[in-house]
Amino acid sequence: MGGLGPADADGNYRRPAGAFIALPPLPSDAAAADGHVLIVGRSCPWAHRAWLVWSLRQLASSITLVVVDPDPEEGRWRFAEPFEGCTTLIELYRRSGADPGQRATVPALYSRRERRILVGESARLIELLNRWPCPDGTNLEPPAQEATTTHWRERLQSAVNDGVYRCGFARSQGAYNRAEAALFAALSDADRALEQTPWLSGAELSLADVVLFPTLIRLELVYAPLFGCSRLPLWQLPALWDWRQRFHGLPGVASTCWPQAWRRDYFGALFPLHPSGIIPAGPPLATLVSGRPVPGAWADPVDP
Ligand SMILES: N[C@@H](CCC(=O)N[C@@H](CS)C(=O)NCC(=O)O)C(=O)O
Repeated sequence: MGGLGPADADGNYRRPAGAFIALPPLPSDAAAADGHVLIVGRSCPWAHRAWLVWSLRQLASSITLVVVDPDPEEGRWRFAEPFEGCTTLIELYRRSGADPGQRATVPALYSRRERRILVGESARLIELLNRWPCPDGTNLEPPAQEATTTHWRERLQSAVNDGVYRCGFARSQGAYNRAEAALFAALSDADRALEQTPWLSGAELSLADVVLFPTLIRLELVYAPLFGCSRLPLWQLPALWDWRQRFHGLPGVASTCWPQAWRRDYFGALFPLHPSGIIPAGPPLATLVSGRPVPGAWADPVDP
């Protein structure tokens, strides 16, 4: 939020390190699992992956979801109503022991019992949430697909999840070219993999699918028009196009998608990239996830 972020001497965007990046132990039993809070922001793709695991594994009975709102003027997240005595996420990070220079990012997992943030790094957080006691035992790390899931997660993290930001925040043509080539090479390889198996790392849904979705569902809405990730329309990668529709149709996924908030927060907050702050129209999400023309779909409904 608020700027282009740090870059190296060649103009490549470098994502700053966050706070609370270590994986804490799992709660020992269902009682210890209670009293936790997952803090997310609607527009953030890193928060979206944690929100997806929470939703797909139906963790609402032990982990409460709290959605924070962006404050673009101040470049920080704020609570809709005071949370544990804090009005902003940065206060909660500081109170949890984060160093003064550290960013207060979403997603974050907070323990009411310990009165502190336990995890502030989405890659670790989705692993923890996947092992959290859940009603139906859904496992997004299927053992037979472990190596392929790990391979895709590593590749997607740098070339796709961070890759779109490297395109958008590149400060030289060379930096953009490198990031954009890596992004579309990874998407094209994902398309080929999905010609063979229904989900990215094999027959079963996994964390590899979970991390791909938040970036891919924002492609036409934000990353193509704002970050220049526009080499191909996604329907030119038909297996990936089909995969996105199927993933969106899984129970619990649609309620994590907030296309109006995505556009408002990205186009409204990244002043150096988009000085006017004008939010362009569409395409409506329904047209991206239905696979056919949607009569009357001119705009996304207003977010509640
Ligand atoms: N490494 C973090 C990155 C999360 C992140 O950058 N979140 C952004 C929103 S998309 C944020 O909260 N930024 C606030 C800030 O940098 O002050 C993760 O994956 O959890």
